[in-house]
Amino acid sequence: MKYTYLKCIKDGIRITDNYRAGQGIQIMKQKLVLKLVLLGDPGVGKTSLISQFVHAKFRNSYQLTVGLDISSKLIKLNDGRTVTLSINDIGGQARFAAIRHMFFKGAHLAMFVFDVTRAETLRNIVDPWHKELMEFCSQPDSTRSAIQTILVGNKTDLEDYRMVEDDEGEALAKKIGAQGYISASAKENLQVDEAFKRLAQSFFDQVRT
Ligand SMILES: Nc1nc2c(ncn2[C@@H]2O[C@H](COP(=O)(O)OP(=O)(O)O)[C@@H](O)[C@H]2O)c(=O)[nH]1
Ligand SMILES: [Mg+2]
Repeated sequence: MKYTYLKCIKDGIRITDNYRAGQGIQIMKQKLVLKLVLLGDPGVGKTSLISQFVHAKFRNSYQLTVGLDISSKLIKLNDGRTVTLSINDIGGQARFAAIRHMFFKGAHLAMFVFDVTRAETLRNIVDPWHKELMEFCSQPDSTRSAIQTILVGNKTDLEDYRMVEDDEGEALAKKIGAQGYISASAKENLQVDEAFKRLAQSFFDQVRT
């Protein structure tokens, strides 16, 4: 039987076929699980993006995310490969270092989310959100400095209130070394699947090189 092993190396993660058992983490090809974390200010739509992607549902009323909420979804990538995303949503408790540590630990993928109708939520991507992730990744026990990231500008359905244009999102994505920028609407289900899939795909593009 053919296995794929995830081998953590000091500054990244490599996938190699037919690795001898015992080296790295053994994962059967069809059961590869990638941990994804969503980061961004309260109210930007992190929980809504997850809800739309995982359950095809949207709620207009605001539900405060308490603690850590984990959902998972099996997705199929363009090359036919399937991968399970373990999607981690953190609530207002992000300010507690112990919770943040648990949240970031072992993450392969991060989605930075801001609200295109509130420019300050874009500025906060750099500091605190990106800064905190980088600080965590530079810790000795992390092995995840090669975490793949994507930037998402949410609420594009609110056209009349839009404060952030796509070129600003793209510029910020470059600045923080993200794989790309996607503007989306969790409410109208625009570009939501694309955002999650592109991020998952970027993990494989990275490990292949
Ligand atoms: N118009 C619009 N509202 C949205 C969208 N996504 C989320 N919201 C609303 O924004 C509020 C905050 O969303 P939520 O997902 O709880 O944000 P979180 O705090 O980042 O998890 C809720 O009232 C949602 O209904 C969107 O794409 N368009
Ligand atoms: Mg939430």
